[in-house]
Amino acid sequence: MPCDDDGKIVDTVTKFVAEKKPMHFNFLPLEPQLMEIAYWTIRGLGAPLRMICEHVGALYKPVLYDCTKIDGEWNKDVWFKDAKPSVRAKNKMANLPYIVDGPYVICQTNACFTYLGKKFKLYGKDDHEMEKVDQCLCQVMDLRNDMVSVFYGSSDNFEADKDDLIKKKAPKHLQKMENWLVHHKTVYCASDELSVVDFHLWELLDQLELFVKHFKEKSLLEGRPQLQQLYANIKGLSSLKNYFEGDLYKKMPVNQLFANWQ
Ligand SMILES: N[C@@H](CCC(=O)N[C@@H](CS)C(=O)NCC(=O)O)C(=O)O
Repeated sequence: MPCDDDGKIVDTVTKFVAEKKPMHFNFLPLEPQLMEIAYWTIRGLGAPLRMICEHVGALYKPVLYDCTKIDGEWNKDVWFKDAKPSVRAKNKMANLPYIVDGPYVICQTNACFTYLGKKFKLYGKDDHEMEKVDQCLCQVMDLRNDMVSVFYGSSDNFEADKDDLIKKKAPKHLQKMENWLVHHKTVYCASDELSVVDFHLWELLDQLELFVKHFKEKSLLEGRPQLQQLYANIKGLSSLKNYFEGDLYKKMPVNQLFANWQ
């Protein structure tokens, strides 16, 4: 057991809970430095990571890999051939998105959210809230996976898959999130304060809003007042005004140009 200077046993966990201090790790760089948030030149999984950096005013650079059409074929060499080997030299799990922060290279989207959450204190204020962030990150990723399987799925089945997403799959996920917010009586996923998962949830809500509008279906926020509130609050954040008015949001497609819907 850890002891203090007088040899008295210190229960660090209880102390943390009593003081309601988040257990942020100490390995993060102390000096502000330029972080890289890397992804394809689309919103996809990159957008919510960029939004978090914009929200906290982080010193960061969006690194964007362009998938281009060469001789009628979609070409991803700019990542797979030119850049991935050097990222893999630093992290064997090299993938998109990734974050570079000084000596650290972090891959896997949820790990990237966790990293930014801990770094910028957007990861709940105690263990209980952190568990809520973790659960919601996984639940939101489930929704995302159902969405991309339609966006990038077989174009032959798109009509049926699209209807299934709008009428069944997305409402099921969204209702879970609505029920979660009602049950916990919180504005956001972990509390009445923002945490990293709210940005991912917002991005998917926004993508779904655009998707249903495109196909002249009704908003999936209808009848879900908690989600409506969360969506409106984040859209109205003054910290994100420049982001919403800038190219990262306005010009960037949600999906790759070869997807069933961009
Ligand atoms: N489980 C991974 C999946 C990452 C993934 O599938 N990335 C796609 C874009 S959404 C990609 O193109 N990765 C590039 C690669 O495989 O190197 C995560 O959550 O980050």
